[in-house]
Amino acid sequence: MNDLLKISEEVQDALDHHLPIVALESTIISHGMPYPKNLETALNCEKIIREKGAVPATIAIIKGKICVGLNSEELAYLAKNAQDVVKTSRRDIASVCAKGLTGATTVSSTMFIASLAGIKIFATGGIGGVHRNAEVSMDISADLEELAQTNVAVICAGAKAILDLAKTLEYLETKGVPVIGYQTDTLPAFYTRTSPYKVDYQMDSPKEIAKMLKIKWDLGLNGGALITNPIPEVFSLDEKLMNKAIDQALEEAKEQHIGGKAITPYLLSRIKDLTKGESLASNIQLVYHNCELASLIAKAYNDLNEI
Ligand code: PSU
Ligand code: MN
Repeated sequence: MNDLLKISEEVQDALDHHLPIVALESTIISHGMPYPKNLETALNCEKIIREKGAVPATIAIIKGKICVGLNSEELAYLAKNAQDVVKTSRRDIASVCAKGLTGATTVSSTMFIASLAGIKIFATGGIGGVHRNAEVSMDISADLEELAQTNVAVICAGAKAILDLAKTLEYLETKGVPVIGYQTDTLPAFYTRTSPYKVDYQMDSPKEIAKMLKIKWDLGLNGGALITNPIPEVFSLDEKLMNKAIDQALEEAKEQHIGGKAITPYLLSRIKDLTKGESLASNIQLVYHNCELASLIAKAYNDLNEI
């Protein structure tokens, strides 16, 4: 195991000294955003987390090694060479390692690896979920099963309307995953602050969220939690405009028979083009916002465990 898992010096030091740590995924870098904005975003996420008093741990598989904490060359490689980087969810981890490949981790594999390293808090943009038309395609993201079993809290801006939000919430309920709204009682839908759906509980402080997480895991209620953080008002996008872009992207994906693991990256990229880049700018800002909240939760969670 030791020669498979490579923890950076900074992250190892944080683990040794019980400092707050925030995990970050890398699929968002390689397959979620275009270069060079992806690299800029990845570096800024780490900067924001440090400014908020936590330690960032970006996760990826580099040449077959599971890396927790990346250096700037590794981040740049992931950002520039998407075509050579495998989108790695839970099922891909062992094969990518065995073949010595480089893989960008999704929410599912990032959660798994964070947990392996002893990290409990993870910030990202949006999670995968139950796709629209899943009753026919059976396309349900591995992110949901990971949330069902791995003890990591995922701070996100809700799920995108490319998914079936109602079915995604039902799935999370079945699997016993708490869905918390940070200072809201409504499920945010990524680009917009609201959706027609309610979260299970509204929580208004990082401390309250940390307390819930500690109680959950102390009780042995295994699995993750979804902490949804609405995009800041100034960066939120018009719902009608977004839905139009999403519907068109879905239609095009269908015409081109795009499916499997390629569908989410395809939709993200088409939506960006159809909104002339506006969705990308919002996407970046909501990720920063989630990094801030995740840092505060990581600190509050640490404080509880120091007592
Ligand atoms: N949603 C986004 N941006 C992303 C992803 C989802 O708004 O970058 C990525 C995440 O890494 C997520 C993955 O875990 O896509 C889900 O892919 P799939 O739908 O194939 O499970
Ligand atoms: Mn899928």
